[in-house]
Amino acid sequence: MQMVIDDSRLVPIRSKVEAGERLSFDDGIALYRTTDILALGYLANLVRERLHGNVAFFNVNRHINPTDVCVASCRLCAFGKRVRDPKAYTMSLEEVWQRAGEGWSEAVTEFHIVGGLHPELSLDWYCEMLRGLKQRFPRVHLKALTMVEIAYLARRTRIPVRETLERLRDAGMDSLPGGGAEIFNERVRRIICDHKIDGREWLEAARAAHQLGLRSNCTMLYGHIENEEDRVDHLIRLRELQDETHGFATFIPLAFHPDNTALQHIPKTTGFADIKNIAVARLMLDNIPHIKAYWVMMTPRIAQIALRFGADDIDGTIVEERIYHDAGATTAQGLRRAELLHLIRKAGREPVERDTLYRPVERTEATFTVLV
Ligand code: V47
Repeated sequence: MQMVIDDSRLVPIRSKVEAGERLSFDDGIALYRTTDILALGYLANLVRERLHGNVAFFNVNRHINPTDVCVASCRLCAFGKRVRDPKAYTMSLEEVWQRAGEGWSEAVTEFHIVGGLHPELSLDWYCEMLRGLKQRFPRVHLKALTMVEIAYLARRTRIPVRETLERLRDAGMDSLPGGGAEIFNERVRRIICDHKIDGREWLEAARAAHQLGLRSNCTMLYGHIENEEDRVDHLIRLRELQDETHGFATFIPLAFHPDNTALQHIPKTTGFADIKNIAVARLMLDNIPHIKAYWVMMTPRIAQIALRFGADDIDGTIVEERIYHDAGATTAQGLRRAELLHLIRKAGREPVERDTLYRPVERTEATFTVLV
């Protein structure tokens, strides 16, 4: 039985999707403009099930944010603090290592490590942090530092981006998270994060990482001042780099959270927009294997629905989330493994615990209860 498509602009897109053809810029715009969310979901789900069948991935991870000191003061952000702000914090190396071991007794397979652009922490400090984590938790994957942090460290230390990445990799960095991409369009970027590297530099850092054999994720921040053209342009720029490097594992659309930011007059995104961004991403990013419905940002309820609208991953246990909670997120700071299993099963999907590189994790009694 064929899906009934109410929006006639989606009919030629259906033919392309069914034939496995690449969608164009104009197709992307049509997908963003439609309100026929069921047709959009049908098409995205077709691609999602072609790639992953009925499986939905999650992982057991822990977020660590070593510092919230940041020289950038992006309007979009509620997390970063000035160096002299009495509320700012920077962990000592010992604190980072100790924090990594705290939390639930479910053995984590990944530390997700990001922070602000600290004007004093050296490349050696970051290398020492990674080495110390590897020493203490040799089986845990270190997904550390965004392209923005890498580019900032490289500029400050006057070491080329490639060499900065090499040193961090040699100290234990296994891959990079996808943050900091925001929206590549320069006009928008100047308003929401004018002190950050530009889109071209973000993509160059990702290219350098991929060329060194490091995989990374990628993101897009939506729901602020960007328009549909900016979003489609962003997705296509990611798709073009992926054609070249094949280094992106996962794309994560990130809904702007306005509370406590300089853009707090902007209304929060709607469930409709959140679902739509998942579906459009699945359809446009034909060469990026995974689309993540980040439950902290979407809420577990919407993330669960997203598993039927193009997403195949809902992220992990996280334990202690800060960036979204500083910007008004009302979700939990972490979820238990059993809660993630429940969400996925109730969506009629088959949960698969993965490591960062999407290899299935086999759990034995011992790996449920110890951390290393
Ligand atoms: O880089 C900051 C964004 C990112 C706000 O790679 C905001 O697996 C919304 O990148 N409202 C951090 N977004 C989160 C991130 C991420 C999350 C989960 C998984 C992965 C992954 C990556 O959050 C930042 C920025 O783009 N951000 N402030 C805000 N007020």
